[in-house]
Amino acid sequence: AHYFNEISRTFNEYLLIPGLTTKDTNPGNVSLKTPIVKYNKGEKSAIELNIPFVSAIMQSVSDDGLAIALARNGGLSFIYGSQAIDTQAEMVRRVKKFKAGFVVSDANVTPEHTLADILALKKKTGHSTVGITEDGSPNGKFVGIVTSRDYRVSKTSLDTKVKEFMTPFSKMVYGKAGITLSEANDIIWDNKLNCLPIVDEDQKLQYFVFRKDYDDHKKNPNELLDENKTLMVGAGINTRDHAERVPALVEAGVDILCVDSSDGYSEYQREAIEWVKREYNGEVKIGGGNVVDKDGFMYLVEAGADFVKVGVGGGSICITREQKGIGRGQATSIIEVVEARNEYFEKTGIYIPICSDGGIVQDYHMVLALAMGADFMMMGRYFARFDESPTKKLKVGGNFVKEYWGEGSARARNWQRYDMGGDEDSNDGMKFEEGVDSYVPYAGKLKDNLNVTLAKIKSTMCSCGAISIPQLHTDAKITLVSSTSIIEGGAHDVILKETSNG
Ligand code: MZP
Repeated sequence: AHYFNEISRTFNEYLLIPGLTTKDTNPGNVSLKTPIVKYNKGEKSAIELNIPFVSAIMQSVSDDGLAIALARNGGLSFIYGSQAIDTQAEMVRRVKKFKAGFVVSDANVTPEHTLADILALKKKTGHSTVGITEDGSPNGKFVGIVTSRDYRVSKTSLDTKVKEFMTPFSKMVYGKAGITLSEANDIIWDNKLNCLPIVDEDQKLQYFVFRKDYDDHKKNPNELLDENKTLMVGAGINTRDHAERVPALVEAGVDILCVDSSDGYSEYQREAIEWVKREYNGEVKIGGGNVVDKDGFMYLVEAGADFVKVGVGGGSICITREQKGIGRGQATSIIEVVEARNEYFEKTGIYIPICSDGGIVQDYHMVLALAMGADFMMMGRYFARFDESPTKKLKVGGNFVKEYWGEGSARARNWQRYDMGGDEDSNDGMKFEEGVDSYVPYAGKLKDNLNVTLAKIKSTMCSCGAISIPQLHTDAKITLVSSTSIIEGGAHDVILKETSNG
């Protein structure tokens, strides 16, 4: 046997040492932009995310609802593959139909409604914009919109903004459905509008074309509307039915694929990645995984993977280590794979983004994963807690929880993810479970939680003296911690008041 010299360690065993924080190193200047597909030195990755988060390829996490919410906040979901091909493709299609910056409102609001009414309605429907029609019906004459923070309008200035928006629309400028974006641009520009309502032949409101950056009137709207892209979405595939599944997903408009496997260091995975690359002349982006060492990483890179996903056995619902004795501490896995990635980059000039998957418990673990060299991270438990995840919200023992089950649990029956080949007859069932069916504490809206997490990440990065992820990769100083120093890190030697227990 081969013995690794390093102990297999988790994120919890490390801390970050402060670097120099300059006046420029402040949270407002931190960019969390990150590449997710391979690129050549000096070039840009074809897909970048504004925040380094993707949601797990799991039934209890990534459906179209979560995918829309996460993409609108700068991340990306991989729609779960443990479902029929047509339903998965339909979820992808629904995300792609959702236009970033376009909001269709069917709210029954008239000009007589008060601002408070409209705000309450916005909250109830979750719409970032509410359209107002003369008679309150969706078919009624359009007179204005109320928009909110999502479009960079703070709550306090909402009243002013309503007036501002109402003024241009009192001119009743409409775009007709079917016009091109550049025609819409011209109308917006000529009429000095902030946004243009598009109506169909019956004057029914279809959607708005927004000047994204409407505060900056000096900018050319053509530039601003180039930005009006569809939301991005990924999808998980397996190595059994990829020849049928991938074409359906590509047809639905998927932006990126990922082979979903608990153990990606396999010939099946190599063949699936090679097949996708061959079939689409390298144009369809696909990540591979999961692996935990250099050998696995290099194998998938040579197969053509656009990114490599790292982690075995660290997921919160995962019992693979208990069931099979297979796995490795997430921090050690990342550290070794990043070393291999950096060597490969030095040698070839090709940068392979690394996704850290599982093992994130505290928000600072996210910064550790990035500091250790990961480019983005996949999370299941984190997202499962939010309103937007697909599972039921329940009250258990007086507390609200959401359901969260592993893909290796009997409930998900995702045998393809744990498939070791052979024995075709057993494919309709799993002989043993590698995941559990559980609850996670309900945490509310994705956006609210994400804002807190991102604030923490940015603040930690500033402590490290870094305002970008690449800078964090090179400049972070990381130390191992002893078990007694972990105790020192929490509140200790004080008598906590009940309220501070949370
Ligand atoms: P976490 O964010 O909940 O800690 O971990 C999510 C990750 O756990 C997923 O992205 C996936 O790699 C892994 N996973 C999903 N299902 C199982 C299982 O049933 C699992 N064992 O390990």
